[in-house]
Amino acid sequence: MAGGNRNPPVVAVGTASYHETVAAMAACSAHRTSYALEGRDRTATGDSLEFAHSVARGLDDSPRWLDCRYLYDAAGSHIFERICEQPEYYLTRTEGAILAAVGLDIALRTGSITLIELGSGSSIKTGLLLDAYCELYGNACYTPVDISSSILEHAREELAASLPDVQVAPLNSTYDGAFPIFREHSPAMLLFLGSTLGNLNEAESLDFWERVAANLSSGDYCLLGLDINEDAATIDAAYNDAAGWSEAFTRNLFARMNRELGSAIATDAIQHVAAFNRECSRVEIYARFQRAQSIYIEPFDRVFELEAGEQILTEISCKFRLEEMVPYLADFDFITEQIYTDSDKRFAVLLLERR
Ligand code: AVI
Repeated sequence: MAGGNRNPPVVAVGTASYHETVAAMAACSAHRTSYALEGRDRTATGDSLEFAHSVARGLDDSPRWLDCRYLYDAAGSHIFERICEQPEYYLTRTEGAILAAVGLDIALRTGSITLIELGSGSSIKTGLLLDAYCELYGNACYTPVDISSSILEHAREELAASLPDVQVAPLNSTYDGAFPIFREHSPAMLLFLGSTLGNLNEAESLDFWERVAANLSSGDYCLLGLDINEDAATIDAAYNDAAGWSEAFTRNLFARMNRELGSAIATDAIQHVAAFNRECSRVEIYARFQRAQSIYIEPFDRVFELEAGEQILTEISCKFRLEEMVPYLADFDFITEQIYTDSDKRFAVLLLERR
């Protein structure tokens, strides 16, 4: 154990700013039509063979699984944006409210630095933070990293219009391609928001933090957004929204297999099954096949036979305990300097300093 600050100060954000931020974010989303229509392709490898290999590996396994990275083709990314807007999906708006309320405090603590954001997407929430840096220092440097060039361009245009003092240097890349630039941009703060960490399994998380720690310089910062909700009812609701976007998200993965791998799956027979597993502190999302189904993988001319009622794991979404995360991050030489939460303790934003 590397030690570190085991009892960092926790700041709970009041609810007044929360409502203001919800309104501000709703106003922002009204300008997103072109991006939403175009959609976002986070994987965008254009490499169906890589997809086919991954699918075959998961379907060969027992129990069967699919890599959640492939949920985000253009259609899936559009659906995910809709999930974020649903009243049940508390993550996006709660994190936005926290950032709006504590942006200035964060900017004061870090000083004037470059912000690098992994999986930046529309950069809407980050705008709240960049605004604080501009207010304090007159300008800000921002490198959004995303696999989709179109979404980066759109975010750059939006920021140029709303925050002209932000110098935006986008990087069209996977996370892997971004690690080498951390050092060039030091002093920097890495943003990893939205509780995206929760979609990584234990081994992936370990690998991620080893790389982040190896590439950030001493004195650099990381701003980490984590879902810390413990209430099973609100968690279950967030992943089973009444409007049906969560189900559409799961089904789209199989529609993508039909489009790219010629899989011939009857997607209307797929039931979206998502429930909080308290013991593992994670939501597990499955596609349940209500009828027997043959899944064809055209590039390999292979067929997988599924029985009626069989389930495939499509995603996990871990929920975090701060008392476990602080020492976990200390093992990678990150000191938790400050923790910001909402008053309902559903979401936390951690300001970490690389030792
Ligand atoms: C991107 N990620 C943090 C989302 C989550 O909450 O785990 C993905 C998601 N899957 C279904 N709904 C949302």
